[in-house]
Amino acid sequence: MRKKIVAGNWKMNLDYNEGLGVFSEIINMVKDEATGTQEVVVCSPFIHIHSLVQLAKGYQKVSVGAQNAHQAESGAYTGEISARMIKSVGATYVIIGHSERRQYFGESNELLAKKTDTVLANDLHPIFCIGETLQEREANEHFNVIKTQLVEGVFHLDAAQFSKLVLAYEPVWAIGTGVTASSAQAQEIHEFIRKEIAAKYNQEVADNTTILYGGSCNPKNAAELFAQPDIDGGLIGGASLKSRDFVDIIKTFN
Ligand code: 3PY
Repeated sequence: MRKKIVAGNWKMNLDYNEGLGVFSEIINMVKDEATGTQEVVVCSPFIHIHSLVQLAKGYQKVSVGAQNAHQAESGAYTGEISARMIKSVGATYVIIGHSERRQYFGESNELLAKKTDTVLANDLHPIFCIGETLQEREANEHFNVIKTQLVEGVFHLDAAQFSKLVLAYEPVWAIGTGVTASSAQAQEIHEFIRKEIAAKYNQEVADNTTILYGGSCNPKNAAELFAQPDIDGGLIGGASLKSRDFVDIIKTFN
């Protein structure tokens, strides 16, 4: 059956020493505890990844990820980081298509499809983000938007490649706003996503796909969100910067 994952997205926060400190605290708090979360992932800035991977050695449950990767394998792209580089320092996940990348860096579904291919070709797991804006929800376009993001972003993959992917539903109106989708709103979309996966591939692939909820998820609302049948964990922004809050979310699966 599908994996339950709690993943932190640190975004552009925490300098190197702060990051190592928060990560060490997280490891110390989760290492000896049997929680229902099968995998804890921290997606840090690139600078931190190598050291976090070293700290995580020996803790099977804890993995490290990046927040972006370039679509090309290598080349003259000043300032960019490739999937191969990310792989070479021991990360296992890469967030692709976070709404902040779509919004501030103009990343289209077409570009994100290429990034997904490159990440998979380097034996990394994409955490592929989808979600509608407030205007799209108010115009009752949210199901269409989500479907288009799936079709154009990841449905070109064959079933074997698709099974390496984690999806994250992040309504844009709930990101960094303190507003969370209600558990019913989130479940409705997660169920829709799973049905679309079943229609494209088959029921087994759909049942095995981990779909995370993201968007102002915190220790207070995580339990209700994670109790929904199609929500398999969270992609956590602000609350992942504080080890206590992040671990409280991880323990929600108990
Ligand atoms: C948030 O919780 O705000 C996020 O963007 C998580 O990725």
